[in-house]
Amino acid sequence: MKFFLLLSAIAFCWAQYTPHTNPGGTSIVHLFEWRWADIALECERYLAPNGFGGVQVSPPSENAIINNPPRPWWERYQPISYKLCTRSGNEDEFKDMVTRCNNVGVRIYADAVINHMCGSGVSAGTNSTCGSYFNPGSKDFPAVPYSHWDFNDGKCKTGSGDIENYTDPYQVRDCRLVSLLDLALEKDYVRSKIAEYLNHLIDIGVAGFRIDASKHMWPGDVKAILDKLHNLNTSWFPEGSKAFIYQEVIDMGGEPIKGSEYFGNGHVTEFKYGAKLGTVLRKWNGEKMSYLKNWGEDWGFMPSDKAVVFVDNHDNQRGSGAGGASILTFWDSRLYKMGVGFMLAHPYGFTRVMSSFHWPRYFENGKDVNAWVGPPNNDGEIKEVTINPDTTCGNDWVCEHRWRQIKNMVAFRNVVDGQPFTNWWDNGSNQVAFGRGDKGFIVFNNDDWSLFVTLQTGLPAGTYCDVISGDKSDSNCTGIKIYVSSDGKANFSISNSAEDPFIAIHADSKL
Ligand code: QV4
Ligand code: CA
Repeated sequence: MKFFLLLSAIAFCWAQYTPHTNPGGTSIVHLFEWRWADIALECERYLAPNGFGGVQVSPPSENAIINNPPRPWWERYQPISYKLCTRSGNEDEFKDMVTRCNNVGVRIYADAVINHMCGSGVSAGTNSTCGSYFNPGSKDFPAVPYSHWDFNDGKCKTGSGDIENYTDPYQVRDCRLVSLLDLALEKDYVRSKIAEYLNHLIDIGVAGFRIDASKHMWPGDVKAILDKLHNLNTSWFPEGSKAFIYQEVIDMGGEPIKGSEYFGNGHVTEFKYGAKLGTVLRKWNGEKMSYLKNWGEDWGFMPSDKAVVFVDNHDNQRGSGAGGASILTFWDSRLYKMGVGFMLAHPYGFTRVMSSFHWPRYFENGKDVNAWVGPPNNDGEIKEVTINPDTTCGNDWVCEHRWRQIKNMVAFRNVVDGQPFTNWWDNGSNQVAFGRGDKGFIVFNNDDWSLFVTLQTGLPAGTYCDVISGDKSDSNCTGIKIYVSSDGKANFSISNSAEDPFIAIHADSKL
C-alpha cells in the first residue's frame, strides 16, 4: 500500500519538474525589468528564431512605489496586491505578451513574490503601481484583501520582528525578511488568495513560476499552495500539465535550511554553481579549470534534475544574495562569456541566462552604492528596449542573451541535448575541452599561454564553424574553421590573448 502511494505520488507530481519548453529550447532567459511589450517583440523577433525556450519575467504583481531612493529595481519585491499592474505593463499587455510568446513557442515564467507584502516602514497611502490603497502600519491591504490577521508577527520571536539569525529555521520562516511584512502561509485564506493569483497567471498561459524567497516559507506551506493550482492552459499545453516550479533557496552549505527540503515541490536554484564557477575562472583559492572534470554533484551541488543554474542573477550581479565577489557578470565580459559558455555546454542542470541593464556602478569602501538603481527610465517610466543595426540593444539594456557567443551557446545546448559528457581533456591547468557525444565539442584556454593541441572531438569528419568567433551563415563561416578528420580528431589553437579564448563546434555548425 505504502509503495503504491509512493508510486502514484511520483506519477502525479513529476509534471511540475518539466519546464514545458519546446524541444530545441533547453534554456530560459531572465529579461530583468523588461516591459511586457518589449518581451512580446523579443519572443517573436529573437528568442524563438534563436532557440530560447522561455523567459523569466519580473514580478507582475502590483508593488509599492519607492521614492527614496527613486524607483529602485527592488520595489517590485514589495507587493501591494495581486493586480497585474507594474512598471512593465498592465494586465492587457501581460496577456498579449504571454499569448504572443506562446504562439511562437517561447514560454513565460513569472517571478512570484508570495512570502511577504511591502516593507513595514513604507508610508500608508496609494503610492503603488496601480494606485491601490495600503497601510503597512495596520497591515491592511484591501486590494487583496489582507488584514493584520493574515501576517506572521505573532509567531515571530525576535526582538526586532526581523530575521536576525539564519541558523534558526523558525526565524527564517516566520519573521520578516529585511522588514518585509511576512504572510501567515499556514492560513487557508492566505493560501487561497495566493493560489488565486497564481491561477490567474496560469489561466492566462504562463508555464510556471520562480518562487521568490522560498527559504523563508515552510516547504509544506508552499506545497499547500501548489496543490491548489490549476493545470496549464490547454491552448498551448497538453491536458493535465502542471506549472514548472523553481524555488529560490540560497543554500551555500553552513545553514540548517537545505535546498533539498524543497525538492518535493519542484526545482531549486543552485547558487553554489555560479559562485564556484566564478572562483574557478578567476583562478582564486588555487582553483583551475582542470578541476572541472567532475563538475556537478561531485562539487556538492544538488541532483542535476532538480537544479536551476545560472552564472549570475539579478541579486548577486550587484553584490547581494550569494556568491560575493567571485560572481561573474557582464562587467567582466571576457570571463563572463567563458562562464556562460561552459554552463551551456555542460550537461548539469536546467540553465537560465541573465539579461541585465546598465547602472552607474560605483564602489565606496568595497560596496556598490548604486546597486539600487532601477532600469533605464524616463521620469520613472521604463524605457523601451531599442535594437541597434548590429543586433545589440540600446537605451542601456545590456542584452547579454544577444551577445553572439552566448546566443550561439544557447543553440549549442539545444543541439547536444541528451548527449553524454565525453572526451574530456585538460592540461592539468586551465586548458580544458570536452564533448557532448557526437554532437558538440568545446575547448577553453584560460591559461596565460597559448594552446596548440590535437584532440578527439567525437564528431563526424568535416569542416565546422567555430560559433564563438563567428557565425555559420549558409555554407560560410565568419569565424575560425575547424577541420575534423575521419578519426574524429582536430587541431585547435587558441591564443591566450584571443578576444574570446574558447572555441565551440557542433552538428549544426558543420559547413
Ligand atoms: C530596510 C532595512 C530594515 C528596515 C527597513 C525600514 O533593511 O532593517 O526595517 O528598511 O522600512 C529593501 C531594502 C531594505 C529595506 C527593505 C524593506 O534593500 O534595506 O529594509 O527593502 O523596505 C530585494 C532586494 C532587497 C529589498 C527587497 C524588497 O534585494 O534589498 O529590500 O527586494 O524591496 C536573502 C533571501 C533571498 C533574497 C536575497 C536578496 O534569502 O530570498 O536575500 N532574494 C529574493 C529576491 C530579491 C528580493 C527578495 C528576495 C525579497 O531575489 O531581489 O529582495 O522579495 O538571501
Ligand atoms: Ca515567511
